[in-house]
Amino acid sequence: MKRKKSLAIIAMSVVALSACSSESAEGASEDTTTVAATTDESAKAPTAKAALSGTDSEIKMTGEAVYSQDVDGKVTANISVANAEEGAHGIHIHADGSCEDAGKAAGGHWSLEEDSDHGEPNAEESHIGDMGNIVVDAEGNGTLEISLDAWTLGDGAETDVVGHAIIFHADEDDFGQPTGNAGDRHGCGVIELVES
Ligand SMILES: [Cu+2]
Ligand SMILES: [Zn+2]
Repeated sequence: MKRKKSLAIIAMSVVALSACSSESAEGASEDTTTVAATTDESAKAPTAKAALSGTDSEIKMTGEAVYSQDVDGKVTANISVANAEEGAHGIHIHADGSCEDAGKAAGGHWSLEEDSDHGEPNAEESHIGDMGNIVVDAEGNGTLEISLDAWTLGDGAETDVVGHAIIFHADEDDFGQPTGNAGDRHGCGVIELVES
């Protein structure tokens, strides 16, 4: 008699426990989802990258451009090139996201207004794709860090850097019209969103 009663108690508490644990498991998984979503939005700002390479097999330059966004929404590009010719080279974001046809498929400078002048980055009158020059040293390496107030990243707006191609030019951008006299298109890479 005593044994039966205690068995019954055990059985009941097992039921109670399992009910309880399934509830808390559900609650826990909901919590985890909420935490993960919050982390994605706040701590992990979007990043985009372009891998640059020569527009024909004779050009050995390579490079990488990383676009990142800080907490205030400001977008900064960190660009590095290697195996390039010494000197200053014009570097721009062009309108289209293609490097086909030796970089010609990238189109003209990325610009929000069709008739705006070419210029220095952040100048009152310039294209949103104007990044000025990257200076390459005697070893063939160059770096450029640049922020444009107008840029956004990953929002699909017309100011979004994602989906455009970067062109690394043969010559220096002298900020003359219409595109800075920067010469041939030596390197190219399409800016793509990095999935986090
Ligand atoms: Cu260009
Ligand atoms: Zn321009």
